[in-house]
Amino acid sequence: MKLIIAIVQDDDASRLVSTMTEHGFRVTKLATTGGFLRSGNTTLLVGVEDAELPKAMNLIEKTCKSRRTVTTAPAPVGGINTTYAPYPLEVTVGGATVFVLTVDSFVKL
Ligand code: 2BA
Repeated sequence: MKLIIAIVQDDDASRLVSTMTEHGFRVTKLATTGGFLRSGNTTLLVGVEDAELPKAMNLIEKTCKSRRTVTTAPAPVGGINTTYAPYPLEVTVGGATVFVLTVDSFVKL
């Protein structure tokens, strides 16, 4: 068995949960925050049998889109008395960041 940890954008999360459950996968949805942008994203936990892993990965890939977003990053300005001022930085986020872990044991008590 595998545990998929998929970090996706909030805009894709609801559709992905619906699609995964319609295809028989069990999903846990967590509200999370990206360390770089400091903005909300969604992390899904999906336990799957090994044979179902390609199907689950395919659904994630088809549902999650990459998007460009602008954030601000501090940049040094000035000479001797250097200070830091925010400047716009464009980054591409997603489609999905996916970790696949092998599950040692799966028990429902
Ligand atoms: P964030 O950390 O908020 O990162 C959002 C996007 O900002 C990233 O998109 C990437 O394009 C950019 N970015 C992140 N760190 C950067 C840096 N040091 N310099 C320049 N640009 C940077 P994604 O790579 O698609 O990541 C989306 C979200 O997935 C991340 O949100 C984070 O929550 C998670 N993530 C990505 N890689 C991870 C990893 N190795 N471990 C844990 N979480 C990860």
